[in-house]
Amino acid sequence: MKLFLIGVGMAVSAGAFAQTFYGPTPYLQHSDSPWFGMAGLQLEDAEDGSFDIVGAFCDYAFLSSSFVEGLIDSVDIDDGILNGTGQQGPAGVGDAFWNVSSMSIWFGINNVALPTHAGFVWTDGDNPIVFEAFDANGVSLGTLNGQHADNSYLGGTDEDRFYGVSYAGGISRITIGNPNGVEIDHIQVAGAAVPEPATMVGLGIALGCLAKRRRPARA
Ligand SMILES: [Ca+2]
Ligand SMILES: [Ca+2]
Ligand SMILES: [Ca+2]
Ligand SMILES: [Ca+2]
Repeated sequence: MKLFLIGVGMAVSAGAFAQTFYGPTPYLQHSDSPWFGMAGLQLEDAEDGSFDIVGAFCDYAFLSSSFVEGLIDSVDIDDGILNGTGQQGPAGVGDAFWNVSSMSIWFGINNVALPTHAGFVWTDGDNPIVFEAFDANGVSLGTLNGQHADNSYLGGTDEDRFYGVSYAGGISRITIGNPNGVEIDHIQVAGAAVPEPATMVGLGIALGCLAKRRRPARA
């Protein structure tokens, strides 16, 4: 009986929210983000040399500044000027995050609420490119596919693209992959997910008859 009720809760959860994917869209500066100006938005541009989104973990292997200058692929504006590169401007040389083949960002670290909006900018790698997002239960919300790499690792920004997802039920992970190295920048996170109906129904079961009272209202 208990298993049956939990199953009902998950079915409600699956139909309760709708995910929206964003991208891949050209991105040279923060105002190119679909969420630019959103209240409470956190932006990590890697320029301070650490990943500081609250409640999140990024499995990058190196900062791009670990490489020789010509191989850094920051978002264009981070060197202080829109000029087709993130490496040569009045603010100096930009920075980004790098790993082999794929990179993920996990949310909900230290019990921080899962975000409802999460995305970043792919800045370098090879085709084909795949972005994927996951809900609070680790179930895939879907994928985006890209073919915009410029076949150069020398910091060009015309190829850079934003990938993101919004989902009111909460996003537990976003990931991007492509052959060889992959580089991302301008990670953006906003919103705090409400508890999923599946969790609320499960809580009702634990407390006794509460779930029975809620089910007709949710049907
Ligand atoms: Ca940067
Ligand atoms: Ca620039
Ligand atoms: Ca690039
Ligand atoms: Ca490139």
